[in-house]
Parts: sequence; structure tokens; C-alpha cells
Amino acid sequence: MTNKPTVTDWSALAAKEVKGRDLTWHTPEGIDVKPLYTAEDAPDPGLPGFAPFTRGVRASMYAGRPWTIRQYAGFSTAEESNAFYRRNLAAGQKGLSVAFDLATHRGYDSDHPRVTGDVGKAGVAIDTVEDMKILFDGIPLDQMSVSMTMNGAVIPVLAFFIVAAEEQGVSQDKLDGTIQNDILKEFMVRNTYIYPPEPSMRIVSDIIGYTSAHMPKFNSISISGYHIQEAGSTIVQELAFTLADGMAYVRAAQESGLDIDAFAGRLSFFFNIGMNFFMEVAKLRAARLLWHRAMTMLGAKQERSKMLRTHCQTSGVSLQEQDPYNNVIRTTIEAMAAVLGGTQSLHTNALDEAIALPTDFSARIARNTQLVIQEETGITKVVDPLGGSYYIEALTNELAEKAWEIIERVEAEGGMAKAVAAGWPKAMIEEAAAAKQVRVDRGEDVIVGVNKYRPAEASEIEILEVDNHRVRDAQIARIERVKAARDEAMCQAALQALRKGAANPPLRNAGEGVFGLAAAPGGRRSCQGDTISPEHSPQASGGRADANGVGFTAAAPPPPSAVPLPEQARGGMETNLLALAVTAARARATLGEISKAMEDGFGRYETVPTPVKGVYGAAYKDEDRWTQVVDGIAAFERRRGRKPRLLVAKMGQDGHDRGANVVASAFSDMGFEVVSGPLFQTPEETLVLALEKDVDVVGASSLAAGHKTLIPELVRLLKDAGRPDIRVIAGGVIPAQDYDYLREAGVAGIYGPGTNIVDSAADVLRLLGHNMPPVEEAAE
Ligand code: MLC
Ligand code: 5AD
Repeated sequence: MTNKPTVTDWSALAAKEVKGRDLTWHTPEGIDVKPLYTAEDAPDPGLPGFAPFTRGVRASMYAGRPWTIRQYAGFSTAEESNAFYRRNLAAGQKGLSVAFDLATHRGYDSDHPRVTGDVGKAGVAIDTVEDMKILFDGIPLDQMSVSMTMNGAVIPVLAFFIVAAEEQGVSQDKLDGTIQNDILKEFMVRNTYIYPPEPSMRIVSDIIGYTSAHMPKFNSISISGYHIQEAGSTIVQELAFTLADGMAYVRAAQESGLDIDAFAGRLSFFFNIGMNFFMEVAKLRAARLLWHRAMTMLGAKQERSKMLRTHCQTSGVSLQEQDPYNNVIRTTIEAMAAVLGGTQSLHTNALDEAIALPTDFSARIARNTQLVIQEETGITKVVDPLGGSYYIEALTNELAEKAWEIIERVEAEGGMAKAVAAGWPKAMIEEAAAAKQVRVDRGEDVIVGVNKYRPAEASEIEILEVDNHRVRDAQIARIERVKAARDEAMCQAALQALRKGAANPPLRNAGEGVFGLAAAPGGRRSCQGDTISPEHSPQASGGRADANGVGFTAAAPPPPSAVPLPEQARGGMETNLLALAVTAARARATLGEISKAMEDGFGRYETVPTPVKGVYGAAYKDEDRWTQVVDGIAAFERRRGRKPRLLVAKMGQDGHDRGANVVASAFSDMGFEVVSGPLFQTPEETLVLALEKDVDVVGASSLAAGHKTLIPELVRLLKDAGRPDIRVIAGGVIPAQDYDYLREAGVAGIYGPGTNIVDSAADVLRLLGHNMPPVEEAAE
């Protein structure tokens, strides 16, 4: 009988097969994945339903009850979204998830002049309780669990939901659902914040306080890594920053006087599932393992408090405009990873993701992807079927270790709120995003149909168009009707009480907290000085980073100065912002009015982007195409006596800035002088900045469908200002169907998803009169 082969025998055999080539895969996470895993690599993960829940939070998992098919959706008016929800529920969807438009996210009513291009576009427009009632018309809120993705305007939106249910005959204790309410990642990556960090953290803990007292079935927060990965992070960064955010919220709630076991069972999570299949499965398992560890450290006693329950969504950035049917395949693979990782609830993206919001057709395919997995494959029959895979178990542990290293750094530096203020997590994510873009542009990361196997002909797909003007007119008419019918004195009294509640912080340290940024009552925060970028961090500006604020040190009990006000300790709601807003919502105050009442106390927060430098240039510097662009810029400089200037503009309430930052970073590495404009600009503000900085090109980045209104408006304004020579180019999520419209409106260049950045820079030089050889010739 021959001896059983050993791992060493295998190594020798494999090396021979590949002639000594190193088969280790060095992932962007810094993990060296070996080509083979064996029992020696795999720790025992325990059993599902038992601590630390690596194998799942329930003993029976999907064999007992499958995950919730919860498709995120919303567009246009409440009527249209309601009809869409009902069609989806009838076709097999199990839970609801509301996407609000950007005006709503940022606390503006539909009639506000800043949001003309945004109303009803990327989600549903909600201005008053009446809209919320229409949104859930015919949907019994005591039976349907509803997730609402809302962070900035979280107080009015949750108040409207509570009152809409109440008027439907459902008391708040019966409401089952989730509010996103995760502001730290907004400051880091998603950008739909309204108020400065300190009062924003108060809002989070007021909601946790309110829901734990009155809404026992409602998940008070959805701590989100999704957007961190969308912004270009690695999987380890997503995992680490999400859990660290969770720890910051737990401490904030503890500081407001709540007992950890009274609220922790209703904290929930939300992760992104990208194309690195096994890594994503392992991530969900590592997340559960680490959350159990973190909650034990923070003092939780009950096992339920230490369980990480999560929603997942397949990755938006992994989907492409080119060869769009490939997106169905990608989403299926990602959905499988989410399920094999043990998610509680799942959204599968639609195939038209990179171009527009889902149509009925694309939404059906996306939903059916989950129904097929649930009902045709038998995957639900066995709990954690990948458990015990040597690779999965080893990866779970390695990811957990790597993420814990980052969490320890966060802890050592005083918690996530402080880290966010210092800016390093955002910088780390942006660096990873730029590095990813380099790999894609160089073809090192293959995207089928985009940078390899590109089809000869583009496929046209039908997309959803929202008539923004029609929606806005309808919303304005309804706001007017609601205002005319309400008891004005009662409404104003409720708003005044809320204003007072916001102006009188119940917590210690009203002025300066861990962010080192004093709230500016009644005032608008200035644009330049208050960014949470490294240059403006409390430390750098000499400000005091106060340990009594919302960040805190590792695992320490709340400091004595954090003892809450007496009424909070009694669980009273006198100063609770959500309680005050519920009264205002009953009196038919609008979302804009409720937001503004709080803004009067808190101020509005603004930042300027600070793109990373050097990542793109370092990877490219010896390549011909790059050198040609750099030479083109030098030629421009010789002719004009200065470098070409590009303003990267973000207009409207669309805060997606990954693309804008990556472009700014790469163009600046090539030698352009790049001005990164602030977020949320009106076309008029962009005009002023373009003239002031005397730029040659304005690059408008649009990912939330405002492009047909805002970009043509900018072109017109430049013309009226006598500067039609300043070229306007557009990039982002812009459907090919809109290209002609934009070109006719005077847009000089359009660069959709999947555009190689060096090629777009060459094209910009062409627009500026510096012709470069076309791509094909250059490639030879
Ligand atoms: C589950 N249950 C079981 C069971 N499995 N009971 C017995 N045996 C089993 N095997 C029970 C649960 O304990 C629970 O009851 C109930 O069934 C429901 O199951 P759940 O697992 O809690 O699912 P769900 O209700 O769907 O909640 C999932 C969640 C929640 C906890 C993750 O927070 C959620 O739905 N989140 C969704 C967030 C979301 O959709 N976000 C979209 C973001 S989009 P009990 O009593 O224990 O509760 C976005 C994009 C953008 O953000 O715009 O940027
Ligand atoms: N409807 C459906 N999906 C949406 N997404 C964003 N807005 C909507 C909407 N209104 C999805 C996209 C995006 C992610 C953040 O959420 O997949 O990438």
C-alpha cells in the first residue's frame, strides 16, 4: 500500500505542472490566497445558532425560513412607487425597501429651488405624511416589514412612517422594519448628510432611544458597509469600518443612558456583495464572528445582542453599461455568495443598473434570480453548506484578523467618529478605489465585455425615464394642498418645540465634541473650513478632540461627564427629536420644515472633496499612452503658458463622488490642474467657480439622473456669461439614449461607465485643440 500523499507532495507536483510559476493570488486586501487549502488551514467554526454565530444566527437558517427577498425601489411619485411595490409583492417579493429621491435625502421639499433636477429621479419624492400614506396605500404595515434607506432626513421620514401607520390603524409597537440611520458612512462615502457630525450622532442615538422604548420590532439602524465597497474599498476595509461604525453607535447610545441589552438586539447590518465569491462568503461569516467579539467587549450580556443580522445587496459598481446582459450573470453569482454567507435579507440589482433605475422587466429578472435560488436549487435545505470548506474557514479567519487590525487602529485612535473626522478611512478607501481603477484600465482585473471580449456591437436596452418636471409639479401641488388644509398654529407650535429641542442638546458637551467641530446654531457652516479631510482634522487645526463626545476610547465605560440628563435617564421623550417630529408630522409639517427647524439649531454641514494623489500616475508612468497624454499637456502648456485646467463639478443633490474623485485624482497625476468643486452645487454656483478659477473644461459627474436638467443649464449659463469657450463634458451614469440630447445642448464630450480614464484625458486634450492619435493607433 502506498503512503497517503502529503501537502509537500502536492506542492512538488503542482510546481512541476506549472513549471515553478508562483500560484499565490495576492488580493487587494493584502491576503495571499494559496492555490490549495487543507484541513491544516481550517479552524472549527462551531455550530449555527450558537455563539459566535460564524455559521449563522439561526440554528435552522433557511431550512426554517428563507431569507427575505427585499428589493430596494422607488421613483417618481408615491402613487407610482406604490403601484410598483404592489406589482412586485404580487410577483414574489417578500419585504419592502424604499428608495427616496435625493431632495428628500437632503431635507428639502420638492418645491425648493436647489432640487429642481433631483425630484423623483433616483427615488420617490416624499414631502409630507400624505405622500407616505399614499406610498403604503393597501399595504398593511402590521404585516409587511419595510426598510427605509434614510440617513440625513431620518427624523422627518421615520416620523412620517410612524404617523402614516397610525392613520392606517397600526400602532407603532407593531411596526416591523428597518431605518438605515447610519450617518458615519455618510460622512465617509455616501454624502447624504445634512447636519454636522456631532448633532448627527445625537439623532442616531435619539432614534435608538425612541425605537427601543416604543417600537420593539423595529430595527433602529442598518450599519452599512455597502456604500464603503461601492466607493471602491477592499473587502477588509468594508468589514472593518462597518463594524467600527457599529461600535461607535453602541457607545453613543450607551452614553445617552441606554442599557446595551435594551437596544443591541435591534441593531442590524448591511453589506455589499461583489464578485470575489469566496471572499464575500467569508466576509459575512467573519462579520458575525467579530461582532460577537466586539459586543462582548462593549458589555453586552444577552446572546441576541451579539448576533450580527444583515441585509445584503449585490454590487452596483461591478455592473457595466457595456454588454449589459452579463450583469444578470454577475448578480446571480453575487446573490449566491450572499446566501451562502448566510444573509437575512437580500436585494439583487437589475441588469440596467449602470444606466438607469430598474424597469418592470429588469426588476422581474432581478427578483426571479432570488426566487430561482430559493425555490429551484435546494440551496435552502442545508444550513451553511460551505461550512467546513478548508478555504472558506481559513479565509473567514484571515479576513477577521485583517479587519480586526484596522478596528484596533480605530479603537486606539479613539473610535470611528474620530477616525472619520481625521479623514484617514476615507483616504484609505479612495486609494483602494484609484488602485482598482488602474487595474481595470490596464486590463489586470478583467471585466468581460468591457476591457476584454468586447462585443462588436452595443446592445440597446429599454430604460426607465422619469419625467422630472411632471413629478415636481405634482408634488408642489400636493404640498400646497396640505399646507392649506392644516391647522397652521398647531403646526408652527410643533415646529417651534422641535427647534427648541434641537437647540438644547440633552447630552453633555453641546459645543465641541469628538469631531472638534462646534455646531453653528442658526448658521450655515462655511464651505471651506469644516471639511472632515485630514488637513482640517481637529488635530491639524489645533482643535480639541474631546473624549467626552461621540467617539470615545476602546471598550471603556462611558466617562462620568457623559451622564445623561435626568429625563433621558427616565426614558422620557421631552427632548427626543423623533418624538418631537412625530408631533410635527401629525400636524402636517413638511419634511423641509422639520429639517429646517433642526437646521436652525444644528447648522448645515458642507465639505470639499480632497482626492488622493499619485496612485494612478505611479502605476502608469512608463506607458506610451500615458506619456502621450503627459506630452500633450506639456504642448498645451508651451502654447498657453499654463497647464490645462479642469473643474470636476458635482451638481444637484447627488453625492456619489467615487467617479469624480478617481477622475480628479488621475487627471491631476497626468498634469492637469484640477479643481474639485464642492458637492451639491447649483449650475449657477458651478458657473461662478468655473469663471473664478478660469478653467478650460468643466467635467460634470452625474450618477443620479439629474444630467438632462443640470448639465444643459450649465452650458447655457456659460454661454450667457460670454464664455462658450469653456468646454463642458459629462461622465457617470448617463444612458446612451441621452447622448444626442446632451450633444445638442452643447456638451462636448460624454464618458460613460467603463471609459478608460487615459483615453478620456486624450479626448479632452483633443477638445482643447491638442490632437492625439486615436486609441487603436496608440495601442499598436
Ligand atoms: C428568521 N426568523 C426565523 C428564522 N429565520 N425564525 C425561526 N427560524 C428561522 N430559521 C425570524 C427572525 O428571527 C425574525 O423575527 C423574522 O423571522 C424575520 O427574519 P429576519 O431574518 O429578521 O429578516 P428581516 O425581517 O427581513 O430583517 C432583516 C434585517 C433587517 C434584520 C437585516 O434589518 C432588514 O430587513 N434590513 C434591510 C435593509 C435594507 O433593505 N436596506 C436597503 C439599503 S439600499 P424576530 O422576531 O427575531 O425579528 C441602499 C442603497 C442606497 O442603501 O441608496 O445607497
Ligand atoms: N431603485 C432601485 N435600485 C436603486 N438603487 C439606487 N436607487 C435605486 C432605486 N431608486 C440601487 C442601485 C445602486 C444602489 C446604491 O442601490 O443598485 O447601485
